[in-house]
Amino acid sequence: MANVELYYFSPSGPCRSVLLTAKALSVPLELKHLHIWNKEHLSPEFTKINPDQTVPTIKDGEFTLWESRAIMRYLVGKYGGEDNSLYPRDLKKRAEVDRLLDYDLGVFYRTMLECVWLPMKDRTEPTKEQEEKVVKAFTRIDTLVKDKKFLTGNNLTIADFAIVIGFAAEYIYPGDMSKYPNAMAWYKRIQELPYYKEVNQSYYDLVESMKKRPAEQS
Ligand SMILES: N[C@@H](CCC(=O)N[C@@H](CS)C(=O)NCC(=O)O)C(=O)O
Repeated sequence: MANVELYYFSPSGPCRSVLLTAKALSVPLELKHLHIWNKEHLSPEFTKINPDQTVPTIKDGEFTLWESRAIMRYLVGKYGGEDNSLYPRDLKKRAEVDRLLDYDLGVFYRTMLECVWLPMKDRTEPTKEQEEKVVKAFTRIDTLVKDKKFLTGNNLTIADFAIVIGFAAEYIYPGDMSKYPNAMAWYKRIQELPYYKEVNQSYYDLVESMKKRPAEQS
């Protein structure tokens, strides 16, 4: 099997959800790191591959794909065998995974990005409205995993891989995460996956370095 090329930026959330999926499926990757802060994704070479100039992007032979959730679905479909519980064939089970992927794209990831990550990065206080959005999003996850191991049931799916990336904003969130015990237990379960740390370390390292930066660099 030829390696799938993955253009990525290691701390990027969407890139890490694709990496988690590839690891879970043991898909061999040829990693092509693009430092987006140095604008490497704006090069003419990469723009030819992905005119939207975003990572993650994969090349599987002649086939090119971007948008992390589409990539995750594709990798399971192509490399996951007949019926892989990461993205089940059963119409209703699959619809639940799709619903959560859509919720993540439209609401959850955006909430964590805009209401937790950006205030930390810009060293601004989140507004009351932003704070309410975060509480609502964490509460949503807490309710979802109340009686289950993972977001849609007892099997891990790509919805867990997408949502855990935004959930990792808890690392910088100044609020009280003990209010979400079910969600924290779910998060711990995913962190215990043998490949979680390797894939996500760059994010935690980035956060640590941002916390230490002098005020004028914010
Ligand atoms: N919805 C896209 C988002 C991709 C995205 O915006 N990636 C960021 C890195 S986290 C990026 O490439 N930013 C570069 C830019 O927008 O210029 C996905 O899930 O793949």
